[in-house]
Amino acid sequence: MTIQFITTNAGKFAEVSEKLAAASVKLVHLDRGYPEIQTDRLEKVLKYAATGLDDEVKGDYLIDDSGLFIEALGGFPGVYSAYVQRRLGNAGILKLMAGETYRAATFQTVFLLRRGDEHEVFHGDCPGSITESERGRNGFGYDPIFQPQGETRTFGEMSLQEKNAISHRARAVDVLLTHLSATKEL
Ligand code: ITT
Repeated sequence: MTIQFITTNAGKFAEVSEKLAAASVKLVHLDRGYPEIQTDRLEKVLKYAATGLDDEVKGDYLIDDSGLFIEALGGFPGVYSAYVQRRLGNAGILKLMAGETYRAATFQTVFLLRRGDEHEVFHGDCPGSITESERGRNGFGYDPIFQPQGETRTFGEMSLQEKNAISHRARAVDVLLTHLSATKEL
C-alpha cells in the first residue's frame, strides 16, 4: 500500500518512512504545508487541516501534528511548538527553564490518516525531561533538549533508529500499523 505523507519536515518523513518500510508500506513525501488553526489540541489542528486537504489531494494521505508539553510551563509550548521553535529556539526554552528543578515534559504526536472517505486518528506519547543544555546534533527541532525517560542521552544524541525505537512518533506509527493490520490493509 502507498500513502502520501504531507509534511514540510524532512526529519518526520525520514522517521516515519523508515518504520513503515519495514512493514512494506510505501510512503511518498508530499512537501507542502496546510493551514494550521490555533486551538488547544493537536487533534483539532489536523481535523481542520484535513477538511481543506481532502479537496486538494487525491488518494490516501497522512498528516502529523506534534508538540512538546513542558509540565512546569503549564504544557507550553504544546500546540505552539512550531512557532516557539522558530522564534525562541532551544536556547529560548532553556532560558524559560533556568533555575527550574522540575523538568518533566512529554512529546506528543497525533496522526490523521485519510483512507477513502474516512479520517482516522492515532496518538503516540513519549515522557521525558528537558535537559540543562543542548546535547547532540542528530534529529531536528527540540531533539537536543529532550531526554526520554530511562535514557541518559537526548534524542539529539541518538541515531534515527534509536529514536524510532522509543519516540512519540514511532509509537503513533505502531498504533497505525496495528490498526491497518486489524482492518486487513496490510
Ligand atoms: P509539518 O507541520 O509540515 O508536518 P512542522 O515541523 O511544522 O512540520 P509540527 O507543527 O508538528 O511540524 O511541529 C511542531 C514543532 O515541534 C516543530 O518545530 C518541530 O520541529 C518540533 N518537533 C516535532 N516533532 C519533533 C520531534 O520528534 N523531535 C523534536 N522536535 C519535534
